[in-house]
Amino acid sequence: MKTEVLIIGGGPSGLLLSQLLNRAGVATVVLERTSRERVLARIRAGVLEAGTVGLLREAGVAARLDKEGLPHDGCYLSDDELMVHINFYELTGKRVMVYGQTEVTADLYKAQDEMGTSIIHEVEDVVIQDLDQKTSFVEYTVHGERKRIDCSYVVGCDGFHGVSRNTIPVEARTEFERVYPFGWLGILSRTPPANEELIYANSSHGFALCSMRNENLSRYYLQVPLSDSVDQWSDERFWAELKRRVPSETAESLVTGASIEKSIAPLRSFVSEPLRWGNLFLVGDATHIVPPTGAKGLNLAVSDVYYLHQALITAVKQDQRAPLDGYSEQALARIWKAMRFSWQMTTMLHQFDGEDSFSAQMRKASLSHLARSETARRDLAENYVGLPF
Ligand code: FAS
Ligand code: PHB
Repeated sequence: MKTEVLIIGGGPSGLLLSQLLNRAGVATVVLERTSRERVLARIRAGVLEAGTVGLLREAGVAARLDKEGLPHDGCYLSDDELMVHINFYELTGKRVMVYGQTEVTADLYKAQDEMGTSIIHEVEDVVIQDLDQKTSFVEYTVHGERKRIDCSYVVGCDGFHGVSRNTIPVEARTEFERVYPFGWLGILSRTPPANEELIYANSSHGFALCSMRNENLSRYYLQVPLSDSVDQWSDERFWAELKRRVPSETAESLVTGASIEKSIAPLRSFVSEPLRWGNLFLVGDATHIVPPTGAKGLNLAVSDVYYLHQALITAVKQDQRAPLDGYSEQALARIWKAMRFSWQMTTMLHQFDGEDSFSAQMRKASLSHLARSETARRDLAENYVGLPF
């Protein structure tokens, strides 16, 4: 079998890349390790940057998003009883869209089915070969049979635990990492959201986030020690702790209910450079991870796809490789700015084990400065809605 672009990973970045390339007449094959059902069972990101919404519209997969998505003009940051509103639209002229990553992925799968693209599920033992040749190939096993696909380019959209990043020789990679000493315990509940916009809450008891998926589906997170496990957190314990961390007015009006999903995610900042090795290009979580405090993970994967899809179309359709040669540097310039913002939001809003009273004061001063400075709020807003591609 032969194709132009072989995409490893059928998550949001792999599917979006396949959608954009096929719309431009570039043939692809997507190899996905799990079943479609398991990909769609994942509860992950909830906020889409303005640029992400624009690219989904360009890809022809935004009809349901435009109908069901919740446009948000701003969000709140709280510090115990202090509530600071960041009005994105007033400060930047842009807004974000609240629409779950699960829905984005489902919309992409539907569009890919309608286009009749090739997506092969439940593949195992993927091996990438001949990246330094004109034609590369990928071997994999599906239903017990070993297969091979020859291709011009391979794109690793296979997430943090995928195979593509490690195909680049370790001596050719430079990796940067910060592992945070806490995780996020997230729940989903069929209850009305605590607030009309998101609340990122710093408190003397730790961080909490009040988010949502729609008017009757809410998403909440609590900062918890990495040693915690989900079964230590009953719904009752979760709601009681959430109420301690959000402003009392929010706590009093909070509607609680049974959790329909509960999980703990570790937090890390990670970048692996470069994003290219011969005919292999890396995208999304395969090459970078951000703590979810800045709502950047999915959006950063999309910006990689924005740059790479244009470069691949130019290479395949016009036989010009200059944009591909510039992909890694171009994508990394935006990746590092999102890394900085996500790290800044995480350090500003979380208590760190063993921190001294000075660090706690610095967090309070940052939030107090945001409350009084439009310039500080504009800086946060510009990063949150998404810097230009
Ligand atoms: P993904 O990990 O989504 O997709 C990679 C795909 O590749 C998967 O389907 C996997 O099965 C497949 N794969 C892996 N190895 C393979 C192999 N060898 N062969 C074939 N296929 C392979 N971001 C936010 O913005 N906000 C959040 O709140 C948020 N919460 C998160 C919670 C969790 C638990 C996790 C893990 C991530 C969260 N993220 C969040 C980040 C997340 O949304 C990612 O940024 C986003 O999924 C990135 O998309 P992809 O790069 O496509 O990677
Ligand atoms: C979510 O709704 O899952 C969400 C929203 C904003 C974040 C992180 C997660 O920063």
